[in-house]
Amino acid sequence: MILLNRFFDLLGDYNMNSIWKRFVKKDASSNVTDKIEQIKEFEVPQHIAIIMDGNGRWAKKRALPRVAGHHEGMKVVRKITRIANKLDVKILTVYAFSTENWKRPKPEVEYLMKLPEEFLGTFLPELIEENVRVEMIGDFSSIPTHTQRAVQKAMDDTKDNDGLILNFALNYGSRAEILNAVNNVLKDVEQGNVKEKITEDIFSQYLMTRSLPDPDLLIRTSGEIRLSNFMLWQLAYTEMWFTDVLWPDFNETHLLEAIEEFQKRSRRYGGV
Ligand code: V0D
Repeated sequence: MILLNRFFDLLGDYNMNSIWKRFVKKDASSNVTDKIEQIKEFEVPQHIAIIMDGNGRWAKKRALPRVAGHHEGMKVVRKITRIANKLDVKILTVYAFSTENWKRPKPEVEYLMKLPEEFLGTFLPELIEENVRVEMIGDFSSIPTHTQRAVQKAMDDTKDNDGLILNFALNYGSRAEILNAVNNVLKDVEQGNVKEKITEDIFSQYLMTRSLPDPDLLIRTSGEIRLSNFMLWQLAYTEMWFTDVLWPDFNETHLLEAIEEFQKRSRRYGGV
């Protein structure tokens, strides 16, 4: 009798853990939670950089104005930040606006320049709550003052946070960044502040990414397979993952897929 009870106990456990999971569809969020735990057993990229492409195309497919795609893309930034934080990623760099993007129609540029305010108006309290530090790379001085104010406030309000760094590349271009670094090196040499030969480590300190480690993983959405003047120096050894998924359709599962692929690749830095 005791043996029979034990048998049914075990059957009960089996029911709970296995049969339930196999025949009753688990909700998507618990699958994601399982996957996060699975991924955290291996090396998680410290620094992930993302070129968030395909917002315009996403809108066009739906006969919506391009700005609707940008707005949807903004919400995805929040979603991906949240999961990157859960994964213990240290830095998430997102390419929000390139120096080339000024060539777009004026109303679109004006709309884009309002997105930081809207994003932070909605999400800054959450970012603070989650210990996220907001940072920015790019030419800060030539974006509209209302945009500057919003971004500056976010950086100030989160400066003491020591969790995930959410680093916005805004009005950023890599060649300009490198040239600016070269000119500052020249200035420091002329003024006698630098006397030694310039090494990679010294030069890195002149880039906008300064103290940040180089990205371990670059993601570009929307099927384009190029760097488009993004972090050319910093991406020298970075693993790259390209997907046809448009940025507004990018979700947790895609990020986890990219990280799994990263974990599969052997990273040999050109060695044996
Ligand atoms: C449009 C997809 C968040 C890419 C994402 C000014 C293009 C949505 C920000 C943002 C943009 C920037 C700084 C900050 C807080 C939020 C953002 C721009 C575009 C260009 F401190 N999304 N986002 N900025 N898009």
